[in-house]
Amino acid sequence: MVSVTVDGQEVEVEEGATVLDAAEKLDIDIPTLCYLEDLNEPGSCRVCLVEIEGEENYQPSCVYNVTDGLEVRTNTPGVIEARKKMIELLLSDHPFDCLTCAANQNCELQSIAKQHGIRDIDFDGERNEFPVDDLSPALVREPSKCIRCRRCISVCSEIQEVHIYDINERGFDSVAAPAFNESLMDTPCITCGQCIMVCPTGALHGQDDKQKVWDALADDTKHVVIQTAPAIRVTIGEMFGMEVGSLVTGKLVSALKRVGFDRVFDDCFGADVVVMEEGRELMERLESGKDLPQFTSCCPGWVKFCESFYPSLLDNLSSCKSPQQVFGALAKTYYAEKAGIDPDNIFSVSTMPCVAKKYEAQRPEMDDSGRQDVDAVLTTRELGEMIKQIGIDIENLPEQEYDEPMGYATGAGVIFGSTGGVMEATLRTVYEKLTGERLEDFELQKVRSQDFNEAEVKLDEDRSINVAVARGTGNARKLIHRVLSGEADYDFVEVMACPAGGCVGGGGQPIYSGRDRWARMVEDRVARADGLLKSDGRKDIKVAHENPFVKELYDSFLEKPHGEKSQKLLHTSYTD
Ligand code: HC1
Ligand code: SF4
Repeated sequence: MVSVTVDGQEVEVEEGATVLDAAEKLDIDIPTLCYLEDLNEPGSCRVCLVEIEGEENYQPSCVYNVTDGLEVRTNTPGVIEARKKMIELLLSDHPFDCLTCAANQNCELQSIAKQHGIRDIDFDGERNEFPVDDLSPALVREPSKCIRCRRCISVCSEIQEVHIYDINERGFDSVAAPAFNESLMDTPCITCGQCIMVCPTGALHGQDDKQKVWDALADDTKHVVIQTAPAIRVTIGEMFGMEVGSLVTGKLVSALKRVGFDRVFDDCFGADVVVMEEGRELMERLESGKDLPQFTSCCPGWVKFCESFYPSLLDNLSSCKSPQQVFGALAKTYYAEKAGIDPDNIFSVSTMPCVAKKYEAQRPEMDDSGRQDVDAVLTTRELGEMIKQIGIDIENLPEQEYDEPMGYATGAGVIFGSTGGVMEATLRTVYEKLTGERLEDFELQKVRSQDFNEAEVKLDEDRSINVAVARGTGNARKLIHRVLSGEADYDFVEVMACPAGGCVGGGGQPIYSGRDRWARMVEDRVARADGLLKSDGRKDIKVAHENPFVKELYDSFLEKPHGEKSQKLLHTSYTD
């Protein structure tokens, strides 16, 4: 331990700690901008300057390591003026469109400028103007708003191991961007949106589909249906100041009815159907021994990752579409027929915790109903904004039930929304089909709590199913290398692209602000996943094959899982 004095107060900190750590221990708040706890290598913005006894220049506290006896001052007039100048320099090369910016009121540059009372900027020089890249159906890049904090580089390279960004050019022209400033569309970006979650400004944000949905709602010729992803029910409350992980299913349904949707359905019904299809596929593969392990395919970020980096595994991906797309194809066929509505007049919306779902809905093969199966995808953020726009506070609404016939889901469908859930939901059905007994006490909790984990499910004396789960594509790489090297021999593998617990930590979720935002998101996955487990616990039926509405779907329309009709409507193939 070493002893340091900050603003006259002495504190003991570990050797190797920074001045920022020492100040934090004393509850002295030094403002930071580029630094993100547990994620990036800071030191680029130099907003956290402090005065160090014996040093000629002010030093960035986030990278200055303490030594015994060090004396630091964080709040002298000189230090405060120096910080203001650093902020002014950043502002002098920043577009002033705050009122219409996607990050308005949730921008760390805006907040820090306000905190420092900046009204005028002394530097009136050249300003970089980079073109906006909005070609991706999921993400928008506005490089002129980049402050070169490197957070997107860290999350994309070190956590996701996709390596899309680096700092291009030098000095004044430098910017975090794909190589050769290509559009994200021309890179292997998997559209996971994790870079959006850490960007301190509006330089990275999701595509905005709210107006498309408002237009459909205003069109009397359209019958507008919405499906809600599992994770939305445990995160939309956060947009209204509710506690993290609050389960608000009934209030969410109420809010959507007030927004004006003609039918409010549950994507978890689609997840139950996926269990039937993907479970049947798994049983067929276990029987034939071909194309094992079977990998889940409901996460479009993971599918894109597999297509781009591991094309040799494409036959191992389940051919079943995701719950979003299964639901979309059924809404414009099964539901249209049952309700007597021309499918061309159905406008199908989904609300997802994810931006990759926007990309998935627009994949050209997602049109097996004869037209685009899902017309618009709203993230949790966009949905929260729409609800607020009509002056509703979700917390004060009464609870309402989903509509029939695609609104009832079992506990299996609900747990899809957090890591290990797709695996557990599928195994609940597969185990029962193969043994005639209920899968009790399947301990996937440990799988949920770790980055990547494995388990053995014993069917009887001679048979077992070896499973593994990974969250985040960086962890998926490690798992895949074990499979490809022959080190591991799995039958069934779940991958979710988002590292903070799968969909509950998706790139479309509410965005926090501040240097603990990444750490908070990782931590909050537990409360969000607990909300889904609570919902599972409240369900009378916990296995997909006992969902009466799913049974009715097969009896009256699809005939059988993985049969001819479901193969045409609900399955797909992948491209490298
Ligand atoms: Fe997901 Fe899924 S669980 S992918 O995480 O399989 O986004 O919530 O909707 O489609 O059901 C997301 C969540 C979601 C699909 C389901
Ligand atoms: Fe990287 Fe994901 Fe951002 Fe694409 S969306 S650039 S893969 S972090």
